[in-house]
Amino acid sequence: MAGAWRILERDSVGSTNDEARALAQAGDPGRVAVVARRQTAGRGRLGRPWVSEPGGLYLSALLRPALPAARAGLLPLAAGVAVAEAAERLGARPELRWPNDVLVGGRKLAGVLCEARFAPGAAALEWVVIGVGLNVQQRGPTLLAAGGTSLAQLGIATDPAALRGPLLARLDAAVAQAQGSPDTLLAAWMRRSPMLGKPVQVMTHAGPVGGSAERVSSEGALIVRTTDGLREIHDPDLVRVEL
Ligand code: BT5
Repeated sequence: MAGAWRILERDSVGSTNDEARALAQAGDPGRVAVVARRQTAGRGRLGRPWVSEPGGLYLSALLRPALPAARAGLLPLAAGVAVAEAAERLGARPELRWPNDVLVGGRKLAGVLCEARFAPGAAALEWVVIGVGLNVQQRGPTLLAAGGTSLAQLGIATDPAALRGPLLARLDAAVAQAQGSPDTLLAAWMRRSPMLGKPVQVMTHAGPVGGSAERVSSEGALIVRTTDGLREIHDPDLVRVEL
C-alpha cells in the first residue's frame, strides 16, 4: 500500500505548483502536497491566471509514479476524476471537459495543471506535480467573472482543509489506474463527460480542429472525428476546447 502523504501548509504563496516543483528539483521523494490558503500568482495552462482567493483549495501534489512518458496524458484525467469523486461525495454532480476542467452548469468548479519532468533520454516520467484549484467557499464576483462556481455557490457547506484527504486518496486510486490497465480510469472519465459524441472546436497550436469528440485514447488523447478522418489531440498541442 502507498505510504501516507506529507502535507506542507502555507499561508500565501505565488503558486503551489512552483513550490512543489522546487521540492522535486531538490530531490524530494514525493507523496508530498503543498497547500496554500491563497496564491498571489496562481496559474492555469499557458500562463493563464487562476483566481486564488482565500476559501478555495489550492493543492499541488508531487508524485514520482512509475509511468511510461506516453501515458503522462492520463494524469490530468486522473486528477479530474479524483476531484469529481471528492465533489460527488458532497452531493455535487460535476462534468468533465477534456483535458482538465471540472464544470457544473457550464461553470468551472475546479481546474487541474499537471507539470511533469521526464527522465533524460528515457521514456519514463521522473516526477509530476498535479496542481488542483477547487473553488470551495468563495462567493465573490471575481470568481463569477472568471467563469467559475464554487461548492458554496452550489449550496454545499464545507472547507478546503476537509477536502484534502478525500482528494489525495482518490488521486492515489486514479493514478494507480493510469499505471495499470487504464480502462477503468477512462471509463470513469468518459462517464462524466457529456462532450463526447458532440461537436467540438479544438484550438491547437497548429490551428483549429473541428468535428465530433469521439472518445479519449489509452494515452489520454482526445480523438476527434473530422471530415478528413480521426484526429488525435494531445494535451501539449491544446490551446482551448470550445463546445
Ligand atoms: C486550469 O487552467 O484550469 C488549471 C488551474 C490550476 C490551478 C491550480 S491551483 C493550485 C496549483 N497552483 C497553480 O498555480 N495552479 C494550480 P486553464 O484551463 O488554463 O483555465 C484558466 C482559466 O480558468 C482562466 O483563463 C479563467 O477563465 C478561468 N479561471 C481562473 N480562475 C478561476 C477560478 N478560480 N475558478 C474557475 N475558473 C477560473
